[in-house]
Amino acid sequence: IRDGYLAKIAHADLEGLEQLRVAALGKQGEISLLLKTLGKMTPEERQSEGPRINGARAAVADAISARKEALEDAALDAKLAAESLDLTLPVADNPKGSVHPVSQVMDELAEIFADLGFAVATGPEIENDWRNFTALNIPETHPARAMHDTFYFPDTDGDERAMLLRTHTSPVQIRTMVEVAERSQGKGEPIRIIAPGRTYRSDSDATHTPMFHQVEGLVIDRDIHMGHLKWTLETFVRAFFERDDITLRLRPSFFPFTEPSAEIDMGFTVEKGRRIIGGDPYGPDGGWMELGGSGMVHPNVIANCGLDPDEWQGFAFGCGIDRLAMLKYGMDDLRAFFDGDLRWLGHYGFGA
Ligand code: FA5
Repeated sequence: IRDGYLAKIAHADLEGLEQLRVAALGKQGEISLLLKTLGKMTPEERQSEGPRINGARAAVADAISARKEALEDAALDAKLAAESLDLTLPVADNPKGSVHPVSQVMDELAEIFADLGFAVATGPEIENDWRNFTALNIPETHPARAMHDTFYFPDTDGDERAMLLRTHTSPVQIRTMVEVAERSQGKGEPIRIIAPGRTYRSDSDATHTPMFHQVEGLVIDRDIHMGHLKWTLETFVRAFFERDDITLRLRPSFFPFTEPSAEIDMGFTVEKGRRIIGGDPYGPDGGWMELGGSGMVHPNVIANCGLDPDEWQGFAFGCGIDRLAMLKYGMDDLRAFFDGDLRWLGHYGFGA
């Protein structure tokens, strides 16, 4: 019996193996039934037959599991062979897009400021005069308007200055505060936003382009002061340029929508012929580079948005993003940012 099963097992497939197992070792299997006869035998018979029958049972069971394992291994090998990749095939040339340095910087900005509790706010690039100028305490006759080299749109009624391309991201301050004033029915609530985006001025040279990017920051709360502004910007530039030795300087300035106002400068040093943000700006190779404008939000602006300036105050800042990208990635001509030349992008590691 044993040899008969062993011969069949050696050639069985997985299904055949199961049938053989039932036939030999199942409840009514041939060997199982033989085992049951042991009980009825005389002690002498049992002594001689017991080991033989048990030996046959063990041999058949072992043979079945060995064969089963071999069949399963073979099936896996066949499957692996069928699914294998031919690594010697030539790779298809599949050019991928990449993130533009300015977009990359905007993402980094959002991430760094998110850690400081700032949300991202947005506004349209086509604005009205009220949000871009008037609500920001720049009335019709204000000389600051002339400094902005504004692109205007006429409307169909012949109004030559009906709409404009926003000259800075500051109108997003207005949008945000008006929204808060409306939502809270004039009561107000704390605000912490940044607003990165495109801005436009009729202006072009190596450091100015007609379209450029700014990031606006706005914090409105009770008891906010210039110290918060300086700490926030210092924490930002240190995270952005990944250096702890960056010094900021606030230089008195004027913006109609902030009082007091300050220009923010970053300390730089010259390393290997290049200006690097960080180090000692007072040293022999040191100096200051402009980051942007800032100040305490003018009470008129807070009131223009429908909030009470006696209860709410805060700071705002506006920085050029393109210049941040130039400094971080060592690029020297702002205009090349917007030529869409893939070779130029590739040179700085942003290519396909
Ligand atoms: C403003 O636009 C103010 N709205 C900034 C501000 C916001 C002040 C909030 C106070 C409170 P300014 O015109 O200086 O300020 O521009 C800010 C920055 O934008 C500049 O420092 C510069 O980095 C960048 N910038 C301005 N014009 C151009 C341009 N044509 N091309 C590239 N970057 C520019």
